[in-house]
Amino acid sequence: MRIDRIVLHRVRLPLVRPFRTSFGTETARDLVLVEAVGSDGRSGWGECVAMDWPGYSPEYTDGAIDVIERFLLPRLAGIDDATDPVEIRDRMAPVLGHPMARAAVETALLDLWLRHRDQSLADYLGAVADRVDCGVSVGIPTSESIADLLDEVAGYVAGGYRRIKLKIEPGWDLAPVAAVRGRWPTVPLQVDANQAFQRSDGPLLAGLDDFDLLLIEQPLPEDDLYGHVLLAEQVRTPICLDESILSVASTESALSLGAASIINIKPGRVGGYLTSKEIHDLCQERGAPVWCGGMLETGIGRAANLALAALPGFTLPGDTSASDRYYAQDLTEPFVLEDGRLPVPTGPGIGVDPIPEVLAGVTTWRRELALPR
Ligand code: NPG
Repeated sequence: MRIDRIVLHRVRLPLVRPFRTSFGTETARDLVLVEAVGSDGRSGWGECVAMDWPGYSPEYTDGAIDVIERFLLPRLAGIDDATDPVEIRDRMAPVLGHPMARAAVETALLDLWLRHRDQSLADYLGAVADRVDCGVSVGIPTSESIADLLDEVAGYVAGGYRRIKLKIEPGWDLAPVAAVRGRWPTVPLQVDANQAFQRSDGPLLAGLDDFDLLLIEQPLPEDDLYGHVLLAEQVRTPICLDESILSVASTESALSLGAASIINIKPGRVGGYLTSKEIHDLCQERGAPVWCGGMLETGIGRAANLALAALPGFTLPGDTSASDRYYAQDLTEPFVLEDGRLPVPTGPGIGVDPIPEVLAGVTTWRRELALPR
């Protein structure tokens, strides 16, 4: 069977509430979906998690579209539905950087390949669970009011989330954490700084040790592994890395140097689910817990993340929240929290499809591309 065409769908979905982090405020998700259409008319889907501006990482949606069209698809000449996903990854590997663009193309083709084999992504990756524990990431309130933060967290705790993650930045650090810990003395709690602190902030961040946190995520800039080593010597709370983790090699460096003891795996950031599994396997060998990060995915990306999060090394709840935490209307059938967990899709491939009318309603741009023969 041939791969008939690749369709890029750019969509814009309003968020149910603004999401403020140390690098900016998102009010809507503007992203590109990759659809791989087989000659039998079936489709595989991949969500490109790049944001519309380079605030979290250097990638952004327009850039991802450009690199997919001009550099990634031309490398896939002659592939068909029998081409192993590992070969697809390896063919795109000479294009440096742009892991989110590569991951989206790889996932669409992997999804189609699995659908033709009637195998779920969870099964292919080696999942051992049929549901996964879910956490939720709580932004900095745009009001900067601790009362508003407590209200938002109260809703999530009542909804059953199994872990709360608070976004922090200089000036929004110990006080909000103290307030949440004071009100919920036993809820599993962690913080995420998205690179906002400096090496000299060790004593300040050591103040977080009083709040029994699971981890401090990415306190320092992504290229400062040594800074994280120094920080890990000053704080008792485990350091977890997100933005610094781009590959198996950077994971091994971080663990071996002592820059981190816990790893956030985001498939987009590392170039796809195959590499995510390899990072998971390395962390398991090293005894380092991992959890699945989130990029405000629609149901398409969420479905695939749930398959990954069902692997045995994912021992901490991830940022795999229910659809209604993000969107009034998700692109797929909504993911609904049940007792703080989401079910791992069991259908072939990622196990979900966009709802055609919903997709049509949020599509702002669409382009059909042929794969070179
Ligand atoms: O639940 O998907 C989610 C959001 C989790 O906090 C979250 N994501 O830094 O990890 C992050 C942050 C993020 C979101 C980063 C969107 C970039 C874009």
